[in-house]
Parts: sequence; C-alpha cells; structure tokens
Amino acid sequence: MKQAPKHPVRLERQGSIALIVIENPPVNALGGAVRRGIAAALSAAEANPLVTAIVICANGRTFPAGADIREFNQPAQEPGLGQLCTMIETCSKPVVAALHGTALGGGLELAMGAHFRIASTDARVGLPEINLGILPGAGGTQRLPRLVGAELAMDMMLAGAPVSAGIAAEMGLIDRVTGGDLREAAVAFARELSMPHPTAEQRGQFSDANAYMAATKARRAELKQTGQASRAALKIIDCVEAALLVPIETGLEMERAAFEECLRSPESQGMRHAFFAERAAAKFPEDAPPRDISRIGIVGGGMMGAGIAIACLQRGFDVTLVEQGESGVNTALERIGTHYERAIAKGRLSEAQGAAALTHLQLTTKLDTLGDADVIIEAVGEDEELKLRILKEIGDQARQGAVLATNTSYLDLMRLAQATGRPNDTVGLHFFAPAQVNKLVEVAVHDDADASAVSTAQALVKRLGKVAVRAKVSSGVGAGYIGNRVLEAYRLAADILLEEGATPQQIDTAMRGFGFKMGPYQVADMSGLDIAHARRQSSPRDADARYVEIADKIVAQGWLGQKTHRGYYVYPEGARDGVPNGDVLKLIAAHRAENGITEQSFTEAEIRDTLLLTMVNAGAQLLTEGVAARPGDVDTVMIHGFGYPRSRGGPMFEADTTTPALIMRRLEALQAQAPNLWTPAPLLRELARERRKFADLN
Ligand code: TC6
Repeated sequence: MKQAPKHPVRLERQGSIALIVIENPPVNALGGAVRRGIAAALSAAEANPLVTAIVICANGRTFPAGADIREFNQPAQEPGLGQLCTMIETCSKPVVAALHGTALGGGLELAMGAHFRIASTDARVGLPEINLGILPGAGGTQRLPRLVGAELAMDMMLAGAPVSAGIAAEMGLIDRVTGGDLREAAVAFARELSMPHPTAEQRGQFSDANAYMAATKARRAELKQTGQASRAALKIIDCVEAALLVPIETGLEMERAAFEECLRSPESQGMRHAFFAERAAAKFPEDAPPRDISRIGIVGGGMMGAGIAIACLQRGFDVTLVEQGESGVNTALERIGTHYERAIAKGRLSEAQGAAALTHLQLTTKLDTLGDADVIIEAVGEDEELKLRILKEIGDQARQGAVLATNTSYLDLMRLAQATGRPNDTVGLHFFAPAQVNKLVEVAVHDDADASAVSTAQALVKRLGKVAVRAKVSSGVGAGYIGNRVLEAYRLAADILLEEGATPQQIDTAMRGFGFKMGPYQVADMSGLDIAHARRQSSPRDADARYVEIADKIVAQGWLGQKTHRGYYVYPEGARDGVPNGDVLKLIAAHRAENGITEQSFTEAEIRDTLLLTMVNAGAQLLTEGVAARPGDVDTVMIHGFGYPRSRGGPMFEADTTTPALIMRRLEALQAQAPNLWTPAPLLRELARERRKFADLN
C-alpha cells in the first residue's frame, strides 16, 4: 500500500487570494491527512485578514477523484469529508474549486461545498459511488439537487457515469469552463468575488418540491420494475427526497446514516473488492517499457474482428482490417457501419464523429498492407489449421518489432506463436464478445514471450479502456486461459445437475436469483449450442472423465438455441425470451431412463451452492497451475467476462465468506460423482491445512 505524502496539502498566496493546493498522488484521494491539511489551510486562510477569497486546487493528473476507498475499512478519522465540506460551505470568505482531470465522488462533493466551481475544458465530473455500492456521503445527495435540480441529480448519481465540464456547466454544476491555465483563471475568478457568496442559496430549500417528488417516485418505481433497485440506488432517491423536503442539516444526517448502512453492506464490500481486484489484475510482472502503438492490424472481420476494430477506432487508433475477398470486406464494413449508424441514431455520437472515426479505418483483402502496423491481432475462426496459416502470413508481413497477437483461447498458444516465426513477439489477446463493449481482455503469456511484447499488449488493453488480466500459459498448461476454464467447469456441473434431476429452467432461475443476468442454459441458447458442441467434440477428453451427453443429443435434433428458435427454450418468432422446451424435457427424461439415472430433486440453494463450489474449485485449480496469479484475477474475469454479479465480488471473494476446509469437505462429498470436476484443487488443500483464505493470496 502506498504511503500518503507527509504534507499532502500546501497553502500558497497570490496577493489577496489563498490557494489550497492538494498533492496526494496518484489521484489526490481525500484520505485523512489530506482532509486535515485542507481543514487547517482553510482555517488559516479564513483567519488571515489579507485573504479575500480562497481557491482549492490540485497538482498532478486530477482534482481529487474521491474519498480514499482504502480507508473505508478503517476506523473513521476526523475531520470526516462531510464535516470538511460543511466547513468550506460555511467559510466566511468565498471559496472557488478549480477542477481538472476527473473530479469524482468525494472530490466533486468537496467542490460542491465550495461556493463556485471552475473547470478546465477537458475535466470530467461525476458521482460514481453507486459503482461501489454506496452513495455520495459527504453532502453530494443534498447539494447536487440544490445546484442542478432533483432529476438531473438523480440521473447523475444513479448512472454513476462522469460528464464533461461543458455538460456540467450546462447543468449548472460548474460556473465557468476555461481552456486556458486553470489556476490563473481560478485566481482571476476569485479576485472578482469580494461580494457575499451564495451560501444561503445553496443551503436553501426547494420551492417546487412537489413537482420533483413525482419524479423521484417515478424513478423508484422504474428501478424496481427493471430490477435495478439496489440498496444504494434506493437510498440515493430517499436522500434526494430529503433534499427536497427538509433543511440541509437534517438531509445531511439522513445521508450520513444511509451512507454508513451502504458502506457496511455485503454488496459494497463485494464491489470495493472488484474495484481493487481489477486494478491489481492490470499489474503484470513484466516491467519492460511498452513499444509505440498507433496502427493496429486486425485479420478477420467477423463479429470478433469487427468488434475489436470498433474498440480500437473508438480510442483513436488507426486500424487496418484484412478480410478475405470482396464479400468478406463488404460484410465487415457493414458490421462496423451498422455499429456507427446505431451509435449516431442513439445520440451517442454525432454524424461528424462517426464519419471521422471511419476515416481511420482501412479495409482490405491484402495481408501485405499490414507492414506498418504496430500490433497485429489475428481474429479468424477458432480453427487451428486456419490460424496457423494466417499467423505464418502475418509473421511474414509484419515489420520487425511489431507485436503479434492471436485471439484464440483454446488452441495451443505456443504452437501458434511458433507459426509466426517470431514467437518472442507473439502473445494471446483474448477479447470477449461483443468486443466493442465487453471490458475484459485476457492477455495470454507463454514461456518465450518477450517482456516488452507483453507490456505492449497490456498497454494496448489499457488504452482501449479495457481491463487486462494476465493468463500464464506453458506447454500443456493453460488452454482456455482463466474464463473459459471456469465456465466449462460451471457448465459441466450444471449438466450433471440436469442429468440427475434438475430442469434447465430451475438451474437458470437459481442462478438469476443469485444475481447473474442469465442462467447457463439461457446463455447456451443465446451463444448457439453448436459452438459449445464443436468445442466439446474437438477437445481431448479422459475416458473416465464424467461427461454429459444431453447437449449433444439436443444438437442432434437440430435445436441450436435462439438462432433456430429452439434450444433449451422455445423462442416464438422475434422473441428473445423463451419458454421451456417440452421436447427437451422429454429428451432429458429419456436420457435419464436410458442411463438408469433415478431423478432427484434439488432446491435452488443446492443448485446455486454446487455451481458456486465448482467455480471456486476451478479457480483454485487455475491458481495451483499458475495460469491465474491472484484470486482477484479470477474474480475480475468472472465479473467482466461472464456476468458474475459485481456486488458479490467474484467467486473467490465469495469463497472467503466460508473457509477452505468447509469448501473442501463439500467437494469431497461430491468428488466420487465427477472426479474431473470436484476433486479439490491442491491449493484449496494447502489453504485448508494452513488455515488461510484466498484473500491472503491477493
Ligand atoms: C467516495 O468518494 C465517497 C465519498 C463519501 C465519503 C464520506 N481511493 O484506476 P487507476 C488508485 S467513493 C483510493 O488505475 P486511471 C487505484 O487503486 C470514491 N485509491 O487509474 C490505483 O492505485 P494502484 C469515488 C484510488 O487513470 C491508482 O489510484 N470515486 C482511488 O485508469 C490509479 O487508478 C471513485 O469511485 C480512490 N478513490 O483511472 C473513482 N481512485 O496504482 C475511483 C483510484 O495502487 N477511481 N485509486 O493500483 C477511478 O475511477 C479511477 O481510478 C480514475 C483514474 C478514473 C480516477
């Protein structure tokens, strides 16, 4: 853990203006020392008769990006951020906050305590607390509605997404935006402010509370209807209502109580774990400087290749996309074009922005145009012969020093890397569909990969705004990387329950009840049963490994899921939600009869526990093999790649709510039924023996 600097706040003077300068890298988080520093500087500036106004600003890359989340698990330190904001608001001299970078959470709350806010053009501001299962707890729920109105305030706090300084100014949250030197502009602004500042207005009450109350009620109902009524979301609405109805002091007390409740909740603990696990996962042992990247080559313009191309274009890279033949090029162009048309239609992009992005795209049939690409990603179908051939051609065409990547997850990475003729420059980059949206990328590292090639791949993922997780692959170990290995175990466990008596609907309902958006059979229907079938057929399998044939029998009927309107569910024309497929239930019953399996009944809790146990064991196995480095890496992959509920922190985090010894005992009870699935992983045994938990390994 980083030590906070000794004096993270300085008091400076420019004539009659006092500047409170925060310096607490990397993101100027408002930890105890920073809060004490600001409070002391504020008191000194207020007491100094030569000071007429005060500017709060920050050095480094950003105005505070929030409270220090690491302190949330520690005893409270005075002054609390809420107290500090009230101190600023009730200061007898005008206070201006000067925002740059990402003024988020407690940082924005601090700025709202100030009487005026000026921001640089490229600043972004927001209250993302909901993403941590909490709400703004330093007055944000009370001050934001007073500044921008209850509806916009609710939108901002419930979405948790930051907005640009320009939009914040239109909302009334920012008073001035400057493209020039922020600090100079803030000081100039402060010099204008000898007049009484608008404390009274900010702390005043709403005159049109009733109109807004209708909006808060509607929002609460909408959240409940759409299944988004988390504790934090509902508390945010309660607090906005308080802002409308009661004096600010009472509202602040309510907010404090709500914040404390959310902070202690298991969902906030899970989300905070997820936040730090993602950042830890992004740290790789390779510390070589990354190579320069400006042009990305992609080979294959199917769903995956086109998605990767869009992800790259969105982040300003030049992209050369190679497809086979005119029709391949046209289809890829249509895919990418459709994406931009939709984004424009939804107002997410202007036509000019869409057109500008497409000027960075070169679509071609010629692999020899890849000579100027800095990273080349192979994204053709999961067919070893095809990939070997394409990777050889990529190796022939790429310039020296280019990083080569394959999007495989199951094929032998070492073999593919050899095919390029430059294995040292080759890594795996496993994107998850839809690649233009999904934030996860597994960076697969084999024994011969050069550290700078790995760092470059890692840097690329970061620049794409995605979350990188490293998967270590050695000969014979690591195929499937992290996500697909856990997923396969999860699916097999579900299939065993199906074979023994559960129905697809029961299993899906249990997992949705747990917090997954979809159960395993809904996902199977959506992805296409033929895809998983092909993979099962092509994967080597031990003769004595437990295998469930139900899915193969369903595929043999030609029921491939949503695309054929029949799979585990039946999908009436045009419908995305299915109804249970009675024929599949009959097929499963016949399968049980054929194999002499007596149907058992399972409760939802039993289904859920078995599937979770399976994921934990698969994760522990990956850690044993060294494919995943930290339990948090498995959690990050499962959250981003497979929709594991973020509020539960991930399977390995959740496993720590019990003990490794207990998990082992439960696995041992199942082991005989499927040793390939339920034999406890060696790491689990080790943790049980040493009475340690997964968290000790993060
Ligand atoms: C709040 O404010 C509640 C207030 C009420 C109180 C009563 N605290 O993400 P990066 C660390 S809740 C502690 O890689 P980027 C991060 O762990 C908070 N540490 O950088 C990492 O450390 P490492 C509301 C923090 O440029 C390093 O900074 N605010 C915090 O990709 C760099 O982070 C938020 O939720 C923090 N608040 O993105 C904002 N923030 O190097 C959370 C970051 O040791 N932060 N760190 O691993 C972010 O969204 C992003 O960090 C970012 C910068 C957009 C600010």
